[in-house]
Amino acid sequence: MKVVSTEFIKSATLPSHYPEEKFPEVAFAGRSNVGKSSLINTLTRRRNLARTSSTPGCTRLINFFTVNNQISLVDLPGYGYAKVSEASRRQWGTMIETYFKHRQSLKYVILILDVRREPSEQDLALIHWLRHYNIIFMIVLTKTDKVSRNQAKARQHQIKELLGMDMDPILFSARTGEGRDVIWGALQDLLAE
Ligand SMILES: Nc1nc2c(ncn2[C@@H]2O[C@H](COP(=O)(O)OP(=O)(O)OP(=O)(O)O)[C@@H](O)[C@H]2O)c(=O)[nH]1
Ligand SMILES: [Mg+2]
Repeated sequence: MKVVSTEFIKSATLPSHYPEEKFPEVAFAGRSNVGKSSLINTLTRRRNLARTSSTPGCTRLINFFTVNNQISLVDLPGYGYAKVSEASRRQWGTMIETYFKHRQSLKYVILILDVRREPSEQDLALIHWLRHYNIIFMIVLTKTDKVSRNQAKARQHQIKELLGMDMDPILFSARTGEGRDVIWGALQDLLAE
């Protein structure tokens, strides 16, 4: 997809603060620091559209963006950051679950995993939950610039089997831009259905 315009709409926690449901929406989920915000920046070719940081726990609110006045992208706060208190962990869970359950315009979730790591308990719990609620998702394995080609390919195969996916997980790197066009292609196919 050729990105002509991108816009930050707003940040929200509660459904009453979400923006109007104008476009089909794609949400980006995954553990803290995995690279969700960086992926959105790569897709939109905007370096600082979504705020990123080397410190986990950077994105704390649900951030809504639109591309080409056509599609809505949502940057979710990450999970699994050890330094977070039990109370904020619960708060995160409620915020995300509420979003997934009530957002009518949500079409897809892109679940981002680090190509170097095994899926965590929380990754698996989220997948279980998405399946339970019939929310379609695809897997992106990010930070491929950190591993060899063979390692990336092996992991792609392993994760596909482990998670019982129909589609190959997409190999991606915000550093090299690998996978950007594949992700847009997949999104366009899905949204055209
Ligand atoms: N080498 C490499 N580093 C990456 C890549 N993607 C993200 N990073 C780095 O990983 C760190 C975290 O990136 P973010 O995009 O802020 O991660 P996030 O998932 O949004 O994190 P939270 O908002 O805390 O949940 C930053 O230092 C990024 O520069 C990638 O593809 N390759
Ligand atoms: Mg973030």
